Amino acid sequence: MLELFLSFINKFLGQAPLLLGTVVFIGYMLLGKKWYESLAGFIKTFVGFKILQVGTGGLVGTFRPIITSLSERYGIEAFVIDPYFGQTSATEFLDTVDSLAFVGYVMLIAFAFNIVLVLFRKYTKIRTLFITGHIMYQQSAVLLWAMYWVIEGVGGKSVSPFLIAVVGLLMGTYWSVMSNLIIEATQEVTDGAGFTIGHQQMFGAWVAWKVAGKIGNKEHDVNKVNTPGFLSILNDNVVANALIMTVFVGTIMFILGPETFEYNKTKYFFATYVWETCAYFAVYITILLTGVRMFVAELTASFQGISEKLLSGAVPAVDCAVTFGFSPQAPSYGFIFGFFGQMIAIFTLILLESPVLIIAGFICLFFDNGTLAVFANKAGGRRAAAIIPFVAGLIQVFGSALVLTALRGPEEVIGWMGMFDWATLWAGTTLLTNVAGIIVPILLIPLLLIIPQLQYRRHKETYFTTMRDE
Ligand code: ASC
Repeated sequence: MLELFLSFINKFLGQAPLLLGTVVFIGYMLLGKKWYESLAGFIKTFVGFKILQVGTGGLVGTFRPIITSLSERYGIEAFVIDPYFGQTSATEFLDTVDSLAFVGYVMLIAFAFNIVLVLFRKYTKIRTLFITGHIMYQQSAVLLWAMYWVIEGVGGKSVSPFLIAVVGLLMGTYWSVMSNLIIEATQEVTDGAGFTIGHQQMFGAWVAWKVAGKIGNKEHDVNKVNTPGFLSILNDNVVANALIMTVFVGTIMFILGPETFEYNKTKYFFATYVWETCAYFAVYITILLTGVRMFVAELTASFQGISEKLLSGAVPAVDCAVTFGFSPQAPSYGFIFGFFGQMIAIFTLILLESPVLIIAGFICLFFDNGTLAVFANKAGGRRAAAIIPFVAGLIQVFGSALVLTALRGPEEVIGWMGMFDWATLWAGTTLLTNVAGIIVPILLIPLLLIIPQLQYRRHKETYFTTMRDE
């Protein structure tokens, strides 16, 4: 009996796509959908997840030989700061210790905790529900990997239930507290659109918002500046990913030289081989995104349906890109200045002969610094929208390089998230946990929960009127 139960846990609940598919199925049934609609939800979740794994496997497979050669030749290890490289490192690594499915548990615990905090909002002062599904999955994966690696480490055992619970609760606390922190600023940026940010730089956007007013003038809006037309090609993910990876990884491949790579010389010049290899990053990211969108659409529908039944009027925390429509020029501005910041930081790492080299990634450059620029511009105009992303670029590189010194080792590790909160809050948490152990993430939960209390004290009268039902 026990054996049957254990193998059910292992072979069913322990398999991420089956687990998530089942969650969707149950969610749909609870929402009163027909059995065949629920079944379709299960299938799309399962298949979407499998597509995602084709993408992550492809990214590691393409990138690994290049960085292995780089480290063999120069003793440097290179990592990409892009959320999908962070996510890939997390899931591919957790899979090697039979713990991939636990990412699903972390995500469920975190979401449930977020719901509980909103249900008791009278006491917790949390008004927001985090519903950006792909980010929820990504962050759960990366945080679980980082905490596992620095706490339970190299033994090869799977993640312990206690750690899963701690990471889940901490994740849920972060989603609740930070999306709640940024409500007022988001309302300003969007002229009261009724949502908040649920992404990777909620703390960063709040800092940008607070600092911007001191370094610029909000009357000098970036949306009144003419930006060069070629920047519009960055709006296309495929183009941008292929270009950026060609610039960075292509350069590394040329430095390593044609003799390093095994390729069919009758079919390729070295240059066309380099281009094709780099373009493959765009191929795999597209595959990965197709899979993510597929399973996240189902998960979100099921999660949202359930939460709407449980909670009315919570403010939804959504993708940062939603703010871009309210400040169309700011993202390119953030991209350019963030790019300068990251370049300076990367050259500094090279000059200092750092053993960890950082490779810039498109998503971090565009969406992270783009969002910071949107918030900075609203409070401090174009000067703030230039200076803040520039400084953020430095922080993204240095913070990620630091945390990667603790996380590197396993060959599945090809990157880190890089986004502002991950280069600051989470890099710091990971490094501290590496020194002091699991007490750090445990203590962080009550500490973070103080933030909404302080926020509430500052404007008690209007605090809950941002809730949509009041
Ligand atoms: C991320 C991530 C994405 C993008 C997207 C921006 O961090 O994983 O796919 O940013 O959410 O709109």
